[in-house]
Amino acid sequence: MEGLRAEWAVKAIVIIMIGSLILFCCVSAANLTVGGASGRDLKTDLQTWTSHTTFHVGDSPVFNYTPAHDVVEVKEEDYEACDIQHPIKTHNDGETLVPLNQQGRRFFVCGRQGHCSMGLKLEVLVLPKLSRDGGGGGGGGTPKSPLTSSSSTRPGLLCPKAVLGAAAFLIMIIS
Ligand SMILES: [Cu+2]
Repeated sequence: MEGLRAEWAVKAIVIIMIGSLILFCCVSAANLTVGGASGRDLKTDLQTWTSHTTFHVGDSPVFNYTPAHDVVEVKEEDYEACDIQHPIKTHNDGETLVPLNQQGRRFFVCGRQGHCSMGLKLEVLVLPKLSRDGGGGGGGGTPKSPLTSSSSTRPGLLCPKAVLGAAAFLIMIIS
């Protein structure tokens, strides 16, 4: 009897820990899927794609794309010209997470023939780090930039891998 109880206590603690981990993961940094839930495709969201997006240091835009596409980070002049002869970095794994570690502007295009000129290109403006300590405390703090709302955390896009892993782990320990 005692043993059974202890076992449940451990399970409860683990569940709480995982729960807070997921929560932390979701609010601490925004991993925003570029192009929205539909991902990145020529047929979908072309309009949203040809755009300028605002992020903050610590955010990580996620590019989801089919093998018909890739993601090439380029310099500004190459971005304007859709020139991928001098890539900074090329990604083609279908799900590319790009951590934004410093302020500034970064430029991404699709490297496949004609796609960039058709609009698969994205300029990312990286703003200073946001303090997302979203808890207790109460008011005050530094005033947030008016741009904040445009790229603030979106619960719908929370780190799917973490959630999936946690769910699998939960099932494992509960059963
Ligand atoms: Cu493409």
